[in-house]
Amino acid sequence: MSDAQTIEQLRHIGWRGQSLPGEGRRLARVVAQHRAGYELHDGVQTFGAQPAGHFLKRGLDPAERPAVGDFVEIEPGKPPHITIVQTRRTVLSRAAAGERYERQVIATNIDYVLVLTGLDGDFNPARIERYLSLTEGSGAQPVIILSKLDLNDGAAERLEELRSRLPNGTPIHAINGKDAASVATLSVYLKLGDSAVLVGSSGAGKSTLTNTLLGSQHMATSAVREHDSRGRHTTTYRALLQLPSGGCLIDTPGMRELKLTGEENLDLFADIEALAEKCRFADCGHGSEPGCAVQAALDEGELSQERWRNYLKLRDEREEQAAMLESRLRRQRGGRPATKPHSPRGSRERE
Ligand SMILES: Nc1nc2c(ncn2[C@@H]2O[C@H](COP(=O)(O)OP(=O)(O)OP(=O)(O)O)[C@@H](O)[C@H]2O)c(=O)[nH]1
Ligand SMILES: [Mg+2]
Ligand SMILES: [Zn+2]
Repeated sequence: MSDAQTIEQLRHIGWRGQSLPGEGRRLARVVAQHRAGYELHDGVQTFGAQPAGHFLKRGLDPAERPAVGDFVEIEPGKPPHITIVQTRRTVLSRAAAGERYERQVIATNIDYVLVLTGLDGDFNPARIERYLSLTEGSGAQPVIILSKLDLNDGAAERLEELRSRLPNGTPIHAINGKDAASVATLSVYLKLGDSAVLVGSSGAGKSTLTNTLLGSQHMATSAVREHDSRGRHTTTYRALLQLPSGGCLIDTPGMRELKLTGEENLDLFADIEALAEKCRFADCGHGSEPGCAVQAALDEGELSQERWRNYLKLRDEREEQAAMLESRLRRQRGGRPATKPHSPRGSRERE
């Protein structure tokens, strides 16, 4: 097969590169990761592969191992081996729960992060802000999708609440994930060559939406609990699928915890940070200090208590994670100080 044909095939699995790897090596995309190995797709077919030994070395940052969405170079064999992970265009990750700092890759080489929330009991603007903050560090664009439009009479108010709370220009779509006509509005994010990852709580309807976009019941789904709309963690592994529209979609398991990695900017709250700069005292604690611009905005209802509290929570978490990340990087450098000190925006001092 000619290089041009191979490149054309790889386009169908979302590859954007120009030159193929050298003789004897092939390119493919990681579409799933199982305990027994990886599932890859080369634009034509799927096949299994194992990671080369260097990916299994102790002490290797787990974020450097092949992950779903990666384009990898493989050497032939039975089974074939993944030898190289190509430079990632974008990476969506979260920090692992627990004391040790560790980044977990959710998906790579994605153009859009589709943040799915049910308009039922799942609806939670603070959680959406958390997803948006995580997405900021990924390089991909966030798209908010509200599912179960058909089940909710109060959809218009919830949509309005979100629109007024999130930055202007954040795309928000309300859909019925079971209805092909309703989800057609999402096709702009799923054109040939585009890749998107679906994230959201268990039961939000990620697999239901995936199936509707696919036009077949490929992913298993199950009903949510009646009293609190919570799902049953039906999807257990991430899966990248090619859609008839030409795009690639990664369905993921509902995540219980979404810790920030410390690399976020919290641009989402830039207006609050600008407000805090206007306080009379540079070290204002935004409590009962005179001339506090934040308290004034809260009193006047320009800033909601809930959004302010969520900002403080995410800001503190980001600072804590950034400190953990910094000390881990310092250890990796063998105790030498950072060449470029990390200066989170939220803790910046006034000149
Ligand atoms: N009426 C209606 N039901 C929906 C919609 N989207 C999802 N559901 C239902 O919600 C339940 C949960 O959907 P799933 O697609 O399994 O949810 P999930 O996000 O994949 O959940 P996990 O795999 O556990 O993370 C199923 O019973 C779906 O039929 C929707 O837009 N409208
Ligand atoms: Mg699912
Ligand atoms: Zn203040």
